[in-house]
Amino acid sequence: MNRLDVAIEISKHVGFYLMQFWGRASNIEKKENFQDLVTAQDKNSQELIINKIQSHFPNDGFLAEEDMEKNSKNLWIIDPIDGTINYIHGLPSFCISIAYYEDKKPVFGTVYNPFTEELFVGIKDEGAYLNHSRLKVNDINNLNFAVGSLGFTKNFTGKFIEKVENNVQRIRIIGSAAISACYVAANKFDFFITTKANPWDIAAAYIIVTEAGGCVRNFTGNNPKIFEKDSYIFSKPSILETLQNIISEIGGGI
Ligand code: 2AM
Ligand code: CA
Ligand code: CA
Ligand code: CA
Repeated sequence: MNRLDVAIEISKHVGFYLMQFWGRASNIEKKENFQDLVTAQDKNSQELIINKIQSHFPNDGFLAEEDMEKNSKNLWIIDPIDGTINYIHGLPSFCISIAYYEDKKPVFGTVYNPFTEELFVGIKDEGAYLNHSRLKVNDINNLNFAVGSLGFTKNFTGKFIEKVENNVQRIRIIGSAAISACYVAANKFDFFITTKANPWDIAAAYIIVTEAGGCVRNFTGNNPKIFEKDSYIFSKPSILETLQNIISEIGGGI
């Protein structure tokens, strides 16, 4: 099995496991604060993924949300559940995000939502797919037609919504950064903006969106630093500049 096949197989296996506990997660614990939670299912999901990868590729390294870091030029970046709060509450937007990078350069990313059975795959220079259908971002040329989404954007969400609510069709917040970004690749959202994203939130979706022809920038207009915490604008090409201008007007932030 190649690495991509391993990622897809383990995502579906872990997805089946996660659905058994959806809306009734166990051992819910606080991490940094009461809004930052981890469950037994986050930890078990991560362990299942890493064990499976190690059984095929014992020398590969990992960067995973629930305390796992092992450096290697062959690096897997894993979020075992993106959207833990949704998962705990039995809401449908959560996913398993797995990315594979070599020498810090993207190779492929997979994002799997076990509730909707949507599997997003992006392969460097080979395109992006949703359940085998090729994804291609179709542009819109006016923010008025846009449905956009926001992620973890404390102190920014209110200001941004106030600024754009009369200029966009709708803003939707769905609680999973990886799914929100993939929805830009799939033309469900026209943009997705988040601050303070970690590598595991975004590493897979980054490949999926760029391979679908979407734009990805940080708030300073540069390519985001995937291996650090950074701000992200995922967007259709023609509305990117307008979004960047709005963000600078309200003061940005990372
Ligand atoms: P998680 O579910 O893996 O924790 C929810 O708004 C989105 O933001 C999810 O993708 C969630 O990932 C992420 N998130 C949660 N807490 C965060 C934090 N402290 N910093 C950045 N992203 C966070
Ligand atoms: Ca978390
Ligand atoms: Ca996450
Ligand atoms: Ca997580």
